[in-house]
Amino acid sequence: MTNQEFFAQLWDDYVAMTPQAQRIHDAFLADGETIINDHVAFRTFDRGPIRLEALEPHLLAMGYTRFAPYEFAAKKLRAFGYLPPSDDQPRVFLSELKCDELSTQAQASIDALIEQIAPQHVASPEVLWAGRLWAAPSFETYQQLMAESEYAAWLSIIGLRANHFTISVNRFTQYDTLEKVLAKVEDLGIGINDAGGRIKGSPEVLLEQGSTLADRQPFTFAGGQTEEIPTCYYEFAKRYHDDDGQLYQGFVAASADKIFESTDVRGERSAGR
Ligand code: OOG
Ligand code: NI
Repeated sequence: MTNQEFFAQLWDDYVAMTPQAQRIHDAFLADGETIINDHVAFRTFDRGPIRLEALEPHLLAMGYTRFAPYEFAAKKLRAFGYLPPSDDQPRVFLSELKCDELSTQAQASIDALIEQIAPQHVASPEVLWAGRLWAAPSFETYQQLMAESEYAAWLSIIGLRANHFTISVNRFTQYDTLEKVLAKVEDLGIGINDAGGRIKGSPEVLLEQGSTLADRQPFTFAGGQTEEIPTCYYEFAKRYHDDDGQLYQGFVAASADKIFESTDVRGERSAGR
């Protein structure tokens, strides 16, 4: 599988979960813009065959290199940024939940999911859009995880797939600022994550970012209860050059901390939807 095929399949899985992304993508294309991905992001548990260290070899085999580590103490997450083998390919942001920092009850719930993973499912890069590698948890388990970690609850029902794609605003001509991009997205009737402000970061930190509020889909929990849950979101990023004229390649932890909240059900409420 070429990297191009990898990202094409990752995109197909993502838009099936996130129809808003296809709409946004098509709307910018219709306005004559070229869409290049700044980065894609994945979430995982730091347990068993899907921990970051076990997934990373798939990225390295595609020619990606580890760039910088990030820590999110309050959210109990760690992450790495990865650089692509060529600059027409997206960077990758891969985070994992530090399960040891959750209650023993939550850890037991997560381990019960991890135990169901068949090792052959993690051997190929397709694992990165395999979705849930375990049976649907109960709504009670989901809520129990939600009380401790929105990330854990999300991951327990969504599984492994692109959590978001990110449009490179640098490649846009007409919509050349984050504000213009976000206004266009809102014109399509799609909500913006305003945790930490609509635009996170600044030219001073060499990265500006904004994102939608995650799409929603009905999900059937174990036992048959169906609830509407947040799926995945779309992000927009504009990078700046440093004093040496180099385009910034990293992420910004303070901004990322708020971008994570794009899948937060509470975010939906504060945005008045
Ligand atoms: C990742 C959030 C961080 C960024 O660009 O800073 C991020 C996530 O929601 O899993 O994507
Ligand atoms: Ni991102």
